[in-house]
Amino acid sequence: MTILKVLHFPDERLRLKAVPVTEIGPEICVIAENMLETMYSEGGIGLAATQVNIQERIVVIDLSEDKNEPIILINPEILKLEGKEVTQEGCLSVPDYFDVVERAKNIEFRYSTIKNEIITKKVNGLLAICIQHEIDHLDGKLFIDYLSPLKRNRLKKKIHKQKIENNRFKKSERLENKSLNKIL
Ligand code: GNR
Ligand code: NI
Repeated sequence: MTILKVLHFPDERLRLKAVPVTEIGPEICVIAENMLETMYSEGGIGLAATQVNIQERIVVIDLSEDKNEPIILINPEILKLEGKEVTQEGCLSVPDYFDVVERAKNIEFRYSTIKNEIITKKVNGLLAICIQHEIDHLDGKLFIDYLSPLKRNRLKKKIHKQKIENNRFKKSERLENKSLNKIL
């Protein structure tokens, strides 16, 4: 199994639209297993293939406390949205940022299992929120797209500042290594 690299905003590849899986075979199983391992290692409750640079409609979720109830959704589709709920969300592709998002409270959705069965379910609560968040990823959408322009700008500035800070650090590290090389 392999831990995959999770793309971070503002990576443009997070904006790509994933295509439906046409054949559920061993390759898809391997992708789903690697996605689960990646999600567990990053401490997330869900992960969409788009986040690991795979443009296919695959989602993994595990809401259990002991992280032993993996759910694999192939080609998940929302059939019905009902009610509204505002909850705090986070995203592995937008590290260290959390904010409230309004979504449907109850959803009806359909997906294929890894065994190629088509299942239709009605769910609510965190699972409903998570499924909406993950299907958004498959369509190139992020939860921060729902923020007010003011909040989005603040977030963009924060990320820009962080990037500059990181580069400065990397540069000073390089310089340190250089002078160490001279001494040794
Ligand atoms: O780990 C995650 N937590 C979370 C919390 C509230 C609403 C959605 C999520 S999904 C997120 C993992 C992730 O980025 N999935 O795409
Ligand atoms: Ni996410």
